[in-house]
Amino acid sequence: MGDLNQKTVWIFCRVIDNFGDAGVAWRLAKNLQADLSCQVVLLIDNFTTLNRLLPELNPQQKQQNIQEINILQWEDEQTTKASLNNVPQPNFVIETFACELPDFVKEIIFQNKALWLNWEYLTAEDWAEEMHLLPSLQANGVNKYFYFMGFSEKSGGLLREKNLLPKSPKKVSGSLKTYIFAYSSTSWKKWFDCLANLPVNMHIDLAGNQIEQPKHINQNKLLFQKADFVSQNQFDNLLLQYDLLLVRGEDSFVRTQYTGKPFFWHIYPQENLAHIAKLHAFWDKVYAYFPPELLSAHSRLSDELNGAVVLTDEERKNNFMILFENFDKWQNAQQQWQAYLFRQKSANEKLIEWLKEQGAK
Ligand code: TRH
Repeated sequence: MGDLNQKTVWIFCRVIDNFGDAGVAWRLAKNLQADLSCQVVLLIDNFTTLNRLLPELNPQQKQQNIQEINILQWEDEQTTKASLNNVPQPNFVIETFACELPDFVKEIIFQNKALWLNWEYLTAEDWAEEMHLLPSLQANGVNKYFYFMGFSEKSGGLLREKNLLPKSPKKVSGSLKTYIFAYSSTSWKKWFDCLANLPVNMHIDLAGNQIEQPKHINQNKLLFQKADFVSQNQFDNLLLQYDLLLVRGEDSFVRTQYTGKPFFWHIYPQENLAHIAKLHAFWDKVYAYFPPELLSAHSRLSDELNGAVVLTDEERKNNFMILFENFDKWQNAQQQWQAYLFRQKSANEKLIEWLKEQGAK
């Protein structure tokens, strides 16, 4: 396969909703470019969403080079074909989240004998480890491989920049600085009412537009503010300013784990509570580092936030009190998890190793 830095990767992304599709595709593009110094071409159908994460992007211009990545608007077949004529042919093609490639791209893959990967949603479930990098023969006669990121050695790992280093959280002083970037849910009102009645002062910054700032709460106890949306490059530093993080989705959830801070995960909700198995598979891994009393308090609240149970007011209050009274231990557990993640190879490293192996075959 020759030098990987002479190669070209095409990454395709369709934005379904929110920021996660664009967020993961952009982070993947940046990491491959940084680690391989190869040509990365990102085709994305929604420049407005990518622009929120990447303010340098001009939403009106259909083709531009930013941070050494060639970004193209993925449009109708004819326009996309024309813009792809201006970039080198691919050695690797990554379709993110089964975004289904146009037939002419499949033909290009076939002609170029390009390696073809589907980049899957992140899950800690065992089946994903089993499926990681399995091939599936497609109608164009080419194998498509399924890349499953994950949290164990056996999985595809997590995207992580080479220069990212683990930081230790500071001891909390004064109000508990809390960041919430989550989905709308009936739990929030109950949680804010509960927190307002605990002997803990909180300064809560609300990001995104899905959670209303409660009007009825005593602002001396819980001080609410809107958090500005920052670029993806600044997002890690933003998270580091807080003591407690309540985050959603996929990429924000991973970045939160790198901070080593106490957190809750508001998982992307699916029909028939299908997300609960995914939620539990993740926390089962992290709870290995939690002392038993914290484990039980955290898991009850996490289940309530994600719609698996409804707690009584008393139970909710008691569980929060256990977490707050043992905040150092909670921090410590998350730091151990952070260290575990940093000991592993990143998804970008693992992907590059695999690409090299494929070349050797
Ligand atoms: O926005 P999300 O909820 O996105 C997704 C999508 O809904 C997707 O369809 C779903 O499958 C997935 O969740 C699980 O959450 P996520 O994945 O965390 O993406 C948010 C991105 O926005 C992430 O890259 C971080 C970035 N971000 C910033 O750069 N600055 C900010 O200020 C904020 C709040 C987020």
